[in-house]
Amino acid sequence: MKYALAGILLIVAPIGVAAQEATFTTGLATEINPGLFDCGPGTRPSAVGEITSDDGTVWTVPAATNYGTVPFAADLFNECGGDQLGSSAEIDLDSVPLMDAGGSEEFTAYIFADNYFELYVNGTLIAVDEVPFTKFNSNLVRFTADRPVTLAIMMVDWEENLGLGSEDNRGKAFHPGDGGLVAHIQDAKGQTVAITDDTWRAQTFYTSPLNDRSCLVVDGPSRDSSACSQEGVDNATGYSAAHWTVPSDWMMPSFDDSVWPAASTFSNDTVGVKNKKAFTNFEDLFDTPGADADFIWSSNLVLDNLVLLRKTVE
Ligand SMILES: [Ca+2]
Ligand SMILES: [Ca+2]
Ligand SMILES: [Ca+2]
Ligand SMILES: [Ca+2]
Repeated sequence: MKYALAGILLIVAPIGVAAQEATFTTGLATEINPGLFDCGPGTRPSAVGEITSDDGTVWTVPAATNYGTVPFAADLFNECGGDQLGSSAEIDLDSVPLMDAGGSEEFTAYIFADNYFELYVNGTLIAVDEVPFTKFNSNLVRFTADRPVTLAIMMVDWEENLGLGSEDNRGKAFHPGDGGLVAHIQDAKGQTVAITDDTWRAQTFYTSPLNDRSCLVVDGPSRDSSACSQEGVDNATGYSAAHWTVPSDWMMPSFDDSVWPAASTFSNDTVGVKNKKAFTNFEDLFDTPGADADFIWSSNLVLDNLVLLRKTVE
């Protein structure tokens, strides 16, 4: 009997590791920070909250970040008191700080993030987004690294209703907003090294708002909320959120991201960037002929709010 039981455990354990079940919270979080950054009137506060799940775990929402602990990424376009370049022709690379990711080859990453990013290169956090919520901004980051280069980006679709992945928008107090990341990484000669596309890996760690927990289907690495409603409503205070623990080594080159799903890709129209100068002023970088970067995210652009993305460049 003992031998038979041991055999069963050996088969079951690896599957159990891959399919980490969600932990759920209900309702609004308690605000612990009224805003990481203030962009002034007409913008949304980048508040942070805490909420305890059914199993007693305390979660930071929309995410625990490293805001303020490392340099901000340089601006392409930042209407919150930063640089507002009219086009890529105005970029002065020599004026952009060169961050050290432990190597000697020089690279530049051009990034438009909805809404907040933290960029790790070969396991080192080298820059974060100064504007966590609105207005929409875009950035560039210069760095040195040795190949293979592991790019690991933490993305947060920020929220106004803390813990419920939503904002007062389009006539609804609880309108679920969307996310999205587009990036183009070049070498020192301006040649494309990587663009965001479906060769990246993506995983969600916070999915909200959920009007019905059973609509979320967790199967192995798949955290599929496509059956969940994305409707804005007047009152979602009884809605739920799903949380998963972020692996402490998720950004390291040694982390095995082959268990994560491939990133999903989204069009400019789906993300809605036509009216955002932070994107349109740099279409030659984000829609480069022959190297047209896609918007990427996990499978649900709207309900997945904390998304980790990875790509290793040889
Ligand atoms: Ca931002
Ligand atoms: Ca958003
Ligand atoms: Ca594009
Ligand atoms: Ca969202």
